[in-house]
Amino acid sequence: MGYSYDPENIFAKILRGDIPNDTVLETEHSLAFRDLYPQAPVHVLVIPKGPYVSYDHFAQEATEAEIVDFTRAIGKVCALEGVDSHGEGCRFISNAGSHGVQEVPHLHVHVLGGRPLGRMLPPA
Ligand code: DGP
Repeated sequence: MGYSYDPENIFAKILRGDIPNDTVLETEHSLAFRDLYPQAPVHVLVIPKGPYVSYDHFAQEATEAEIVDFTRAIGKVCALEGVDSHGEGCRFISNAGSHGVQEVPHLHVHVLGGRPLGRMLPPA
């Protein structure tokens, strides 16, 4: 069974302009906006404009132009938000599927920074 994209997910509505967002960056194939429930001083979500459920879906099926644009958008967000790793750095998180506890089924990379973030995962 392949990937199935739900066009009624909240980020699809943001992309259609049906609900507002606090945009940090928009490019041809990507959009970056602030998380509604920030967990760090910098908490930006970077999403592709295309209908991809998760990072693995995107990595398997997106065009090279989309992949380059999305990757560069993440880099630009780090520079814009001052969280590049030549400074104090940040964390990139992309939850996928049920084990990954993904709440919104449209690929998003969380860019988190502006404070020490602790270890990657809590103890099991
Ligand atoms: P995840 O659990 O990785 O699927 O994260 C979903 C994130 O999306 C979560 O940090 C909260 C955020 N979020 C949910 N609804 C909205 C919304 O309507 N606007 C914005 N900006 N963020 C949202």
